[in-house]
Amino acid sequence: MASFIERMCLHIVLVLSVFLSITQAVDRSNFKTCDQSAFCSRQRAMKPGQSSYRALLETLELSDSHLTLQLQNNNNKVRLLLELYRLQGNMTRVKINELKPVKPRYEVPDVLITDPPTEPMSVVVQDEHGVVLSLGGEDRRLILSAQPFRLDIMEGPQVLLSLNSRGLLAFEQLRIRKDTISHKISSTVGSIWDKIKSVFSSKSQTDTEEAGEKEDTEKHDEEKASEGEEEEVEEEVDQPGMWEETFKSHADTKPNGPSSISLDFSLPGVEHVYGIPEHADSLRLKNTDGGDPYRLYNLDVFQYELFNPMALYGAVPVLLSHNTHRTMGLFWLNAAETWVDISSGQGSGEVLQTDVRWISESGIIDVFIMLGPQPNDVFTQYASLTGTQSFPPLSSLAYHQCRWNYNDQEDVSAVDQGFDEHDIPYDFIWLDIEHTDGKRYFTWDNNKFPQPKDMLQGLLDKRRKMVTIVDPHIKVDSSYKIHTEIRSRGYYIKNEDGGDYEGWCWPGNAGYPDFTNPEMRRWWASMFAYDQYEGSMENLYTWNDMNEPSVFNGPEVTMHKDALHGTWEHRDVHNLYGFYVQMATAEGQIQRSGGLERPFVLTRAFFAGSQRYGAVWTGDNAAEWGHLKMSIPMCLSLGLVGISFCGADVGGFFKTPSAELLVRWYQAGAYQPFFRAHAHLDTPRREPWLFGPDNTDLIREAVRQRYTLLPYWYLQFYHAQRTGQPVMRPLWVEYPEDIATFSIDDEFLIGRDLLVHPVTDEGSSGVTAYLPGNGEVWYDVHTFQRHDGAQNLYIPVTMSSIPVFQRGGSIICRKNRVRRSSSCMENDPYTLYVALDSQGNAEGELYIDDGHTFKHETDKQFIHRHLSFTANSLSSSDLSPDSQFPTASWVEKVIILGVQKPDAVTLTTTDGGESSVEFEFDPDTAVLTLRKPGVNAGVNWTLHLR
Ligand code: NBV
Repeated sequence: MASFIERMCLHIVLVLSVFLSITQAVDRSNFKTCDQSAFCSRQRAMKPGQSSYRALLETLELSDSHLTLQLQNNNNKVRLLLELYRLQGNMTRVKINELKPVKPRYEVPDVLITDPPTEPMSVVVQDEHGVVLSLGGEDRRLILSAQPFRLDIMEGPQVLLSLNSRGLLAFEQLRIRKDTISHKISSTVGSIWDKIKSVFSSKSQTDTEEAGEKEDTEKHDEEKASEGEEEEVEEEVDQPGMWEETFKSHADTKPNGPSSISLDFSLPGVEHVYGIPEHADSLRLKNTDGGDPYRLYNLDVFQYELFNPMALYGAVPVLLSHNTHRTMGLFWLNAAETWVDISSGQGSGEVLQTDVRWISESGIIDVFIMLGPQPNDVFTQYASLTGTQSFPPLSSLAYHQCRWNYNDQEDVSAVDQGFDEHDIPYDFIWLDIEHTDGKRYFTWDNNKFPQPKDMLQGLLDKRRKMVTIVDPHIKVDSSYKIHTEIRSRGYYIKNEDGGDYEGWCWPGNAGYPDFTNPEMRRWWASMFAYDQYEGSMENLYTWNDMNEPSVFNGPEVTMHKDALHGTWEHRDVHNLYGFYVQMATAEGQIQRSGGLERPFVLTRAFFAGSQRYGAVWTGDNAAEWGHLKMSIPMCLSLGLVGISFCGADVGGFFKTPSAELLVRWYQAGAYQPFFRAHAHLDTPRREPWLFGPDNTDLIREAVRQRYTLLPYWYLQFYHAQRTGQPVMRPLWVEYPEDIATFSIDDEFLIGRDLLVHPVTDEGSSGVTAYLPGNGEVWYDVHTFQRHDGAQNLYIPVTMSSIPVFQRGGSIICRKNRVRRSSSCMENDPYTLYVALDSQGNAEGELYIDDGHTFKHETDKQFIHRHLSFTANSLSSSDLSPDSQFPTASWVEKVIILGVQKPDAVTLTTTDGGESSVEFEFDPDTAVLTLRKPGVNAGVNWTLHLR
């Protein structure tokens, strides 16, 4: 045990090194490579073909819902229990656990939204080599081979995916440290296991009961299976790092010893795989042969590097495979440190194949195989497991102004006024850690923010909002209520010795609430009540930072793995911590409004399922062109795994952007889901008007474009919440057969209908955008010029250019009267942009509700309309006749692209009214503008072009 003074010195050195390295790139030595991680290197040392598991077919049991079967390790005879489920919606779930672990292994709770419904499987053939099971529909089968153990999922004659085909299944069984056994057990050897079991079983009553029941059957099965066999058991040899591991000065005591797991999957015919965020890397995942695997371990990486498989702040263990025929997904439900190896190359019979291997430090194998076949099917399948993106308040889709820090109330009001003076809209202003009383979250610095309610009221009067930061490290200070309550209630994460775990973070010495504890989360949520969080009001929302968790003096700047969350080690739950922090915070916001208002919470750390609780951002990027470019694949990857509400700090967090970079970043950010400018404390101020009038104009224009498109963004989020489809999408999601779209990193779609190719190069005079789809037409949204797909189109650019195209065949609704905040535009009229396809048709939707409550859900208070242009008529019809919402908004203009000039235009409404509508036609661009149809946005109407 290091002395207190030694520990303090270490703290100081670490904190200083955080500050001093501000001008340098990431210090890689702070973070482990696979070689430096004992379990990763142990597992990776195992080469294909060495897995020694066989399936004991005599133990196979098939019930209505699933199949169970034991696997046996040929070397040490340890048995695993395999559970196989055919899930509704074309998915298969494979769970593998130890048959008889000496104590329970962690199974991730709270991420799945339900116990996934199953479908029956039936045995087609069974012999001593294996079993063939029918998975229903389209001749889908599962072949289970016994020796060596392997699963193949087939459709007709085609193998879609194989599990353990490279024989990399490995399962380090929990064991009792040898010296512990010899100390503790003095009586007969026969009683060792009973004793061990009773020691561990007292930890989990439920587990014990279930295990007890299982045990009898298992014992019986085991006896049956081993009858007549001469078992030769290989002595397990301890390897370095199994019982203790040191990284830099940090020792990880491992009272439970080695517990890692690994499994491989082969995807024949697949060359392109995506997902497993968060990494600062290309959208398409790279081969990891010869390098480090992609790492999933939520970490506060100071000044992260681009094109790197290193772990970052969040982790979603979901990988998508895609080829021209099929998209599939693998969801590895494990919250421990995880590494993913990817190897694409020649498979058997010269077929290209991608092999994926997952390695996790603890827990069980619990993997969901989502069989697609279309990209949209995989999104639906994954959404059925972990839920969809929460439907955000409309205003949170508008522009956010942040910096570390807005210094005081006067500063806030000057910035707020600056936006008005420069006629730039904004909805949220953000306060970083300096607004608090000494980094005590839920408090205000009395000198700088003496009247928070006055400040919030001032913003509310302008229909604007604020976000304050609430981090999960809690200052250890006996005069700080939040700390004393957490401590007295026993809600802090504990050390191995049972004391409260303490680490160093912004407030100095800090405790970390155990957010895995539902009681703790309830208490935390209650702290957002207006009478608890003093100075808060209904227009105050929350930002959860540092929730990896970040611990300045911890190993890899995070928590010691042997810290305890109840009976579980931090090792088991690490990647879930941030997920729970955001969950509890969002719950707090809902509760404070009596369940009425939708929350808005931004988080830095996340896991599978985090989409249910709010937005994420890509952390501490830098004011560099490379970081601007990287914001695209990073957010696209997140969208593919359910997290649509993603953005990057506009302008770059570290360093100072040139005016050109800042403008280009605003232009790109205006077309990404979460649109927030942010900057480091040490950077010069960069409010949009500080770069000369020309740049102010350019930034204003980019932000205004965002505001005009808010109805479209809102509709996309409405869909994302209902279906799980990503809002910001790679082109291949909509053009799955077009190989040219498979590796695009500099262009994306918003929904189906807007294609964006931001300018991300310094001094650019043009970009080449790929317009996909044979037979598709694309219209430049600024010039209305029409282009055919599929082609690479060179677009000359100036500083005011933001290359954006609307798909022919779509109708997009905008609000063109931009005001100082989105709420001020609530009742404004719509302009409809009708972009005709090559057949002269177009379709779109309009969604309207109050923009902030749950009444669209609870009281069906919304409008959802179908807009359709066909046979020279444009009509609006109700997509949800049983819902209702009164809107004052009306249709002020319709712009039809790619149409012929009509002689007359008339409007008919359902009350039988008919009137003629004024129009203008531009023959050069074939654009028809209909002025003031003047019809309410919520009713049925038709416009006839005659
Ligand atoms: O709270 C200060 C910053 C915050 O501005 C940033 O956005 C976070 O990602 N925070 C990290 C902590 C310090 C970063 C050096």
